[in-house]
Amino acid sequence: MLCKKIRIKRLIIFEKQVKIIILNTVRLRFKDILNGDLLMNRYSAESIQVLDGIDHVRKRPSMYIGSTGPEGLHHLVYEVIDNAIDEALAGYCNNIIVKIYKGNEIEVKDDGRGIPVDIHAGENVSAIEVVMTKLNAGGKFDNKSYKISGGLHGIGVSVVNALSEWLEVIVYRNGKLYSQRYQKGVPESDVVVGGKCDKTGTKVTFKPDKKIFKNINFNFDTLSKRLRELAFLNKGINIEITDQRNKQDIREHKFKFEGGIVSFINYINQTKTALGKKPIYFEEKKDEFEAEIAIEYNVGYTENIFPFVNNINTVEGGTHLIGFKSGLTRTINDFIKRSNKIKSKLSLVGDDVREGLTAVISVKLRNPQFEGQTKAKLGNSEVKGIIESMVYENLSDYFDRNPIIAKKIIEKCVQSAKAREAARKARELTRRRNALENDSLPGKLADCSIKDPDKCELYLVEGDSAGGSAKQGRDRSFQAILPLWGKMLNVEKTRLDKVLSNDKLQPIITTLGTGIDDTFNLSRLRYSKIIIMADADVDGSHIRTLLLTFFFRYMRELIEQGHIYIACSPLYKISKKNQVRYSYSEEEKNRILKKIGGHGTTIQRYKGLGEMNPDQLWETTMNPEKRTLIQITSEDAVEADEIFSILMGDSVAPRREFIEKYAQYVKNIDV
Ligand code: 28G
Repeated sequence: MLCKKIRIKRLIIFEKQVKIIILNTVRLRFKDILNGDLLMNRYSAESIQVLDGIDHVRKRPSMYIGSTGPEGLHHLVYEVIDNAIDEALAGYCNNIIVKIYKGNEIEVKDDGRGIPVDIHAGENVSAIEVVMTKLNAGGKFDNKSYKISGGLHGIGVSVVNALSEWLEVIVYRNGKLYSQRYQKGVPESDVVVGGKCDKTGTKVTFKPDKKIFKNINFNFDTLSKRLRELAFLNKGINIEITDQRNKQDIREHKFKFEGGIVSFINYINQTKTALGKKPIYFEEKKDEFEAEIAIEYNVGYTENIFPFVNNINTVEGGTHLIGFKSGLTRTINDFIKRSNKIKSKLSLVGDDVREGLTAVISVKLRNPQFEGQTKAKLGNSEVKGIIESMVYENLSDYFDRNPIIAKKIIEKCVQSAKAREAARKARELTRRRNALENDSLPGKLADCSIKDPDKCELYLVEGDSAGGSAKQGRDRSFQAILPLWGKMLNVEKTRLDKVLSNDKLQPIITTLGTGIDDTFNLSRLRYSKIIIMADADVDGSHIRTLLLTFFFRYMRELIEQGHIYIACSPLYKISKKNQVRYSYSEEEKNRILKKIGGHGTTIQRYKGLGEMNPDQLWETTMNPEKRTLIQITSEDAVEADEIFSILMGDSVAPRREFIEKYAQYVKNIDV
């Protein structure tokens, strides 16, 4: 009787297994079945679900980790670390140590309680195996429900396991050591109980599967940056990362911030001149909900708000951000009304109270609803009101207790309202002027004949003679030239009204056609490539940086959508007999000389674009078939802002430091 029953079960399982074997996922299990492991009831309905799950993860990895490119690859590490962070948030773990080994094997170790090892009721396997193999989606052993850290994909470590060539977990618990190894997510055996130990914790080591990822090379800086962010967002946790792949060049970073997001603000604002002595901070904890806010105003004009939910940077904003913004506006307008010292006829709007504001908002809640295009927007409606009143109460209280700094902040906000009024008038003036002239495009623009933006390019050329050569050398059907003249403005130190009336920037704004700042509209862009062409020297570099800063601050979408490019012009012309070659770097020059020999060769060094005749400029820098363009992108707002602030901001020391540190890199960009 018993035998018969099992046979039927086996048949069903056999089908499932065959399917998996065809996909080359689990050879091992097939053998196990033949070995009669089935009789020991290792394969319950649950474990078939597990295998089906793994199967699906490996077939459609992007559904779980977003992509199989570098982002998805690094996501594996974040997922494992998130579990350790959760253990820290539960109050049991202080240290998280990450190591990158040769072959891009990653080890993450924490000193928490260790994953429970007891046999999971109803599953007949150790809790370790459940955590490491069972998918999150639905079901009664929903690994997700206890998770705080993470969320964008919130996939769980079983997905990491399924996408790894192998993974090993070691748990230190009950004075013993428990371990289990997996191949492509499938256990090699049951949990093995090993020798004695006196600590507790969890260690996970894995190697991403080359069959899944195009490239399994981890970027130390990418990982380190995320770990630093996590250390800011979770105060007091010690997080370390070591890169041991190259024995000659072992890199190590350690992060621990007792100040949490206050330290984060200090870090972001390190190059800026703050209005107060230290950031304003407040927090609120209620049952399963926690919110922390840190803010600081600086003398600049840019708004920098970083909202996080469960340690995820919610770049699309959401209810926490909306609550913060309305709370801030209400607090400041209210304070002005209550105050008898500050008088303002203008009612302040949101933009006024956020000029020069740096803020970090970090909320942690149990059931975050992530919405939006990239699932990076908080949807939970209850959060808006909570944050709004939290800001109102705490900030009003802060202003009352710190009247001097309060006055400074409020005066800055009133000042910005006045500037907004001035900008509005300036814009009106521009609009009226444009309406009066038939041809509102700048006179110096040599436009192209094709009108389809997708096919058109705009060269922004510094220098009159280079501008002339570019106009003659171009393909006028699709290449437009705008020579730049006038004094360039450092937008990092100015407000919108000045930007709008600046004689160097204004022609650019009208030529592009998109409008600027809050009236920016990408669909009106007249050229799909905007190419900055300036000399390969210090002045050229300055112009490039100033233009990029301008685009970043006022037309950020252009950068985000990859419309901005830098043209690379050659440094040397190398001629021998009738042959002419161009080299774009010192290195290339040496290589060419080695190849063709130095005999009878003339080398001309270009000091600027102006030295090239139109044909040469076309040949080397503008001909789409031969030229090199550097596309400017900005993936990380914190980092991009940091770089622009350092390069353009108030403090000199960090700028020098940065340039020295990245001299190599900066040189490469400039060549
Ligand atoms: C080193 C790399 C990543 C982890 C723990 C600790 C516990 C745990 C992890 O429990 C199962 C499901 C919900 C409770 C919890 C230990 C409670 C008591 C834990 C990690 C059991 C998961 N003792 N540390 N999981 N929960 N570290 N580090 O993954 O009901 S995962």
